[in-house]
Amino acid sequence: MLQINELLELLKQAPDEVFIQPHNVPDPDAIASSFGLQVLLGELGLESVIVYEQDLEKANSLRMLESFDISMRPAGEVETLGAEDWTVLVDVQKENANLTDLVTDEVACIDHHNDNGFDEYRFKDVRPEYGSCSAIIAEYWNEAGLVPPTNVATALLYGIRSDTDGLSRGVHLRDIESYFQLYGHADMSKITELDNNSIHISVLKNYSKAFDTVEVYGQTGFLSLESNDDSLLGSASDILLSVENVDIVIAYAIRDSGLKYSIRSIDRSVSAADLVRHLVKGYGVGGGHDTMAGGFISAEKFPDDRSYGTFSRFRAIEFIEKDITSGRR
Ligand SMILES: [Mn+2]
Repeated sequence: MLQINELLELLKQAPDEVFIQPHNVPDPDAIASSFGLQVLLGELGLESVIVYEQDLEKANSLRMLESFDISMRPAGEVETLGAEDWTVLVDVQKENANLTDLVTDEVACIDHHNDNGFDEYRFKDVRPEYGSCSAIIAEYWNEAGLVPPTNVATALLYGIRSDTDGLSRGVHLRDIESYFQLYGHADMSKITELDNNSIHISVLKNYSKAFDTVEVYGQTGFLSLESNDDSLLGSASDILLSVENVDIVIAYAIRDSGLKYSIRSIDRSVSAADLVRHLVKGYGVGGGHDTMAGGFISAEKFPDDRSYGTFSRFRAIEFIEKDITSGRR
């Protein structure tokens, strides 16, 4: 059976409401894929509500909601959320660090991150080779034989573009095929508008301080950011990665709660996900893709004999050097 039909048949059996939940602090791909799925299920006669945890931080994420008329509700404000409700996880998997486990039953999962091994769903569609979750949802529209309305097509296209950094990072042919198809139905003026409103002025000041902390050793760049904004940390690491000769980035933010990592690698012999797992090993959690990954060590678990900066540099260089000497390249 086609994936979309299988999912639809399953969700029709829900004892109560159906929710769609993306990862915490949803980014454009998470928002677009949740929205694209919600509208598709609606066209097929099934109502659902998108719920999320923690704030939308980036200006372009917030603007997406306005621009495409997307309704997403903070989980804490949904009074009807209960154990009888079913949830479809989108752009995330159960037991991941960036997902708050709500009271609902997570019966389905659609994601493009590496499979974390959790298998207790009734429907699972995890495609780690894809650069975006939006491309998977675009294929569901095709499977259903439906053309997404302009706002959905535009949002999905924006999601693909955003997660693949303009069809360059971790991109799969299927992302490009979906992008090409969606392009015919999308409103590109909205994309331009989002591009031109992607950051708040306060962010620029934070960037400025963060770039003052940059240190580069060989092909590896380090950066420290003073902000609680996860997406800002990711964007700052993207910018550092764009620096000439920098192929690996370890960006970290020091917070009261602990140490947050954003990792980038365009060196094929150094997986960002493996690197972050090495950084947090024994103390915290981390994971992601070969090209981009994230991690966290809580303040209580952090070994207090070293500063965050020294700890991060030591562990990162240890991993990258070992990789060289083990003959992986
Ligand atoms: Mn994604």
